[in-house]
Amino acid sequence: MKRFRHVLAGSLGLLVAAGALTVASTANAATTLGASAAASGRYFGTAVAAYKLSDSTYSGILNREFNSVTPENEMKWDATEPTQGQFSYGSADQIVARAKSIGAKVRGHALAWHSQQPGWAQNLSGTALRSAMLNHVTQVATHYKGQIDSWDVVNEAFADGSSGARRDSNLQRTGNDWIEAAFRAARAADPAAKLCYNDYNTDGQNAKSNAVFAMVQDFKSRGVPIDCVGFQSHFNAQSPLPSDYQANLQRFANLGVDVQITELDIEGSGAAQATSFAAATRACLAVTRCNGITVWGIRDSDSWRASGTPLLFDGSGNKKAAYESVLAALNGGTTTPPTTPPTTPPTTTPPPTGSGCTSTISLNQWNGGFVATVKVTAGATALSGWTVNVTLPSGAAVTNSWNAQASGGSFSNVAYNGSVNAGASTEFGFQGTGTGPSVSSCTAR
Ligand code: 9MR
Repeated sequence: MKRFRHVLAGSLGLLVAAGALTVASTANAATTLGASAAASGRYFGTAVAAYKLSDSTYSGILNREFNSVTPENEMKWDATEPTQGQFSYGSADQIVARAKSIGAKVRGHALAWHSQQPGWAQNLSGTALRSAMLNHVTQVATHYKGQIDSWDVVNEAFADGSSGARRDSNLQRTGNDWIEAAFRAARAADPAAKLCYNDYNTDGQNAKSNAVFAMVQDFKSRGVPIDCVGFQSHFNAQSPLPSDYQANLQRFANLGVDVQITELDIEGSGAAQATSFAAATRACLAVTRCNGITVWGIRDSDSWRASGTPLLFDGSGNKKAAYESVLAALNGGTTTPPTTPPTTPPTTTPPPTGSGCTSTISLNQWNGGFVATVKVTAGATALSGWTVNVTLPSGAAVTNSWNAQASGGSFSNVAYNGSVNAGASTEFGFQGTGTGPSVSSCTAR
């Protein structure tokens, strides 16, 4: 039953992906994170705090951009069972209700974790703690039965560093089998939810991720119910996006589980931050079993580490360069990403009278980088191909492009957009570092 559900979801994903290709060739790019991710059968989510749902800027962005939500703290043990045996779901239910109203999935976070335990659980040990934990998993997963896309069943159970050992905790001291016991209880309570193991510092190949890998391999070989692995992906200068991120996601996927980027945030600003966000996004897109990406908050000011400005929207809710680069990456480099108004006026367009073509550039410039959208317009004669040359200011470089073949500052049509009727237009774009170009020339072929 479960297997069938996954196969079906896989073929739907293919159908959606085929649809997206058609859309891309007509240059109708999706213009929100969720819709763009959905074009390849994925989700784009965010952590949500229930008390912020009444903030109109926050809610506006949430409702517009995201098609998955993770309660940031509201489903944790201390929030849902503050007194043993008495469950409190108010704040988490509010988030689930919002998710439903905007058609978003819910990632449940987290059923069993050494941290954020209620005081009464911190004071338990042995079989009393084991049964309290299993009861907690059963009750919470039953309360949300049928409403959760993926559960972080167990969170952060491995030690940092080179030991490859389990993290010491009261739960670990109940016996090494506490993790599989939690997964079995979750499966029994909500058979439709995907069950994930979630951790940090496991984003590249290292001793910790190797230990998680061995556990997943063991679970698969013994039939312990596990469907996915979450990679939190909290990055900064000390812990940057690893160069083997995609390879690491892929090796887990090859074990027969889905992979998800569950708490993405990248400290920094401007082009460097935008580049890392785009690379993380592309890594997920390149792994068939990567279901989606969740960023750990909406605006920089919503982040658990706000001073590192690690998110896609600034404190006022404006889209950052990182937002634009993620959207462009989600649109597969084949569609037009900019959604903010150009910050410089387009260069003037000579009327398309004679044969040949004209080109105009719209620039979205930020400190250190830019996205350029170029419109190519045919003259009185239809085009069968075109090349646009731009003059890059010194220090500027093109880092990626879409709807065109790029070579330095020279861009030529790709197979599907070389033919342009007389007087008609097509668009391509590129992203770069430094100051974007404002001068271009078009040659017809
Ligand atoms: O973002 C969460 C913050 O509001 C809480 O105070 C904190 C308490 O532990 O947890 C933060 O979320 C964590 C997540 O639940 C698990 N992975 C690390 C996240 C960032 O600390």
